[in-house]
Amino acid sequence: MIKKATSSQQAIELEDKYGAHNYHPLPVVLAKGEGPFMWDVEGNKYYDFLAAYSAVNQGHCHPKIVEAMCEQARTLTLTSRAFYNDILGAFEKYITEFFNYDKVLMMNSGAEADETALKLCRKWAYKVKGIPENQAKIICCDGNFHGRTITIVSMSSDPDSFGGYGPFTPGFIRIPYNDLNALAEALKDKNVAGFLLEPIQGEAGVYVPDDGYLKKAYEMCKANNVLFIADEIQSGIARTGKMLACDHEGVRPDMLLLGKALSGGAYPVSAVLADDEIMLTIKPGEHGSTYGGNPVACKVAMVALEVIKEEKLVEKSEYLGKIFREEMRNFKSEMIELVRGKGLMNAIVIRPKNGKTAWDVCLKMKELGVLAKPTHGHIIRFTPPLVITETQLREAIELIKQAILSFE
Ligand code: IF1
Repeated sequence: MIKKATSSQQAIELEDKYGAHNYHPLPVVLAKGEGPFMWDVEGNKYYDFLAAYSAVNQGHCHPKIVEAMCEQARTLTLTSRAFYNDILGAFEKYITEFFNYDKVLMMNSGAEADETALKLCRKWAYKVKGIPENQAKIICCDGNFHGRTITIVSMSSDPDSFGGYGPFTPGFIRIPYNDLNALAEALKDKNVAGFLLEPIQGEAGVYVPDDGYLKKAYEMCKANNVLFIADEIQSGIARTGKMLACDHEGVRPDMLLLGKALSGGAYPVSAVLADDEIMLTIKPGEHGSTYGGNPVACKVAMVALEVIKEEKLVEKSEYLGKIFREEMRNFKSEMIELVRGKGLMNAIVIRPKNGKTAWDVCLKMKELGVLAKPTHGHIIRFTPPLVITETQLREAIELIKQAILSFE
């Protein structure tokens, strides 16, 4: 039986001594989560304004999701795809009807969904579009984040993501995000098979493209017989005030990538949805994963999606997001350069003051009971669980303002 850490300090020391140093966490050690809240080892309570990078949209330890996970875990956890089981097909029907696609391919992590989409795109290129074998190219964007595998970081423009991991996978054309002229130029290459993008760039600091960008980019792809591949792993599942960020512009991606909140933070589940022309290019034995589409994953994901609808989290995200941006835009502080986002996917660009940075603001917020973390040094992402109430949101906003004012 693993003995849990009995103090935050002990937990940090254990991780430092026995764990890889591939993260630099905020100095807080969580021990319990419920709804929009987490508690540290010492019992201090926090508003969670990261929601595990938008994986906990339904709130921590949602009772319906946890119950479904436990019930399935006591029944049948894993068969592998060597055999059928009584859950996968039922879930595949549920999720393809939920998002209106012919088929789904279930994986585990978001990166695996992106890798699967890249493989499907290449298969489609050779078997349907007729691009010469091994010549397919996929357009991606500066500032992208699609995961951490070597092929995915081969697309990255961030040295922290790709540095020291060469040689890189060929076949990618990277263009500036939110730049239709650059896309038009890249589409002139007849070996282009797909355009992979985040409808709102998360890691880049909640970079919302101009109105109309997604729609126009989609149309340009269709005009050139190129697949529009939307990575909604962070922006999807009610996070931006619509079920999918693409819904803000009425765009139906040729391939839809989901992860994170697909399981409400309870279990690694990801999915690629597409119609038959794309999905059936992969034949038996040509792709897979031990845990992909396992019974627990499917049961958890089904309930996680039901919760989104039952608790009207799309509408809540839209309504509460407007309150957050209005409050923070009306709050006058030299440290706030700009506030941007959609729904409850927001970020504040911090202007350093007296040597104090976004990191210092996050440390102060922690002291006051709000947890968030900077990205790219000066941008703080604010993505609370969508189950937060208006009263709770307003209370947290006051604490965020207090934290910033403490440096004025
Ligand atoms: C880390 C970032 C966010 C994602 C999109 C695919 C994936 C992610 C749009 C891969 C994952 C996570 C990964 C995590 C921190 C977090 C993150 F800071 F890394 F970039 F959210 F912005 N597509 N994002 O955002 O999904 O394989 O992780 O399940 O690696 O530090 P995954």
